[in-house]
Amino acid sequence: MKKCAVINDISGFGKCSLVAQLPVLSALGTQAHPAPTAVLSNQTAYGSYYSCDMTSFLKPCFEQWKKLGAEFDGILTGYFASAQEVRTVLDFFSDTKALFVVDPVMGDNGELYDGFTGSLCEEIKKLACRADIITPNFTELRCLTGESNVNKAAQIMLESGNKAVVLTGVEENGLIGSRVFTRGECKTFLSPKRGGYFSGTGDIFSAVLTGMMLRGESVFDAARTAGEFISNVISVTEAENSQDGVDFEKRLGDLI
Ligand code: PXL
Repeated sequence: MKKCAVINDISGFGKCSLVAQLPVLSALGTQAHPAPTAVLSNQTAYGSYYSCDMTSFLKPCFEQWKKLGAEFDGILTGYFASAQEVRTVLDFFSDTKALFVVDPVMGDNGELYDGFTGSLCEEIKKLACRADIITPNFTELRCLTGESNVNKAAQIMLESGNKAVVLTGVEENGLIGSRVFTRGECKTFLSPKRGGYFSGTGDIFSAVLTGMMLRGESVFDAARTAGEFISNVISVTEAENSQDGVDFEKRLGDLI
């Protein structure tokens, strides 16, 4: 089986990050190996939360993985609690041949999240340049490149070394999805938009994309499947509050 290191936070409520990504990767037939960057009582959109930063855990965890001789086919990163955590990932995976997928979690809707300034953003930029595939939203792509024109911004990232830039949150004519830029091609995949913000959809998207690519699918087919999966899980979600996340559990069978 393919092995994927999954580096992200774990939140008790809000069905996001590792809570959503591990079952998705398992359903896709990938062995998922989590390293939590933070442990939270619940995701931050609830307004109040208790969070434990895992910066001091990450390096010894990776050193222990090294002792075990762990090797990965894929690496998927998401939320980071500190610049040091990002540096630890860059160091540990400096010469990996694994498929490296980075969701450069920094902000949304034109604003950076609290605490995403200075060295943390700088390190995330370095990590994003090291990735094979990145899955930014518009806000994050602009922060990574300083460029507001998405075509130019995607080209900057491709020239920095990305094999594909998968821009998320692309909306056209009541449809929503992603636009995949590679050096030779650009394709857009849209599905019906069902409601607004739901916790964890970005994390589920990056996990489906990574799992599909580890199965040997192209980044285009993987992005199409990830978008359709998100649209389908939103359509069966009963949650009254969008911060509770989506009922992805009901559709995991679609990925098997
Ligand atoms: O991707 C959603 C998410 C994940 N992790 C944490 C969050 C959120 C959304 O707000 O706060 C900690």
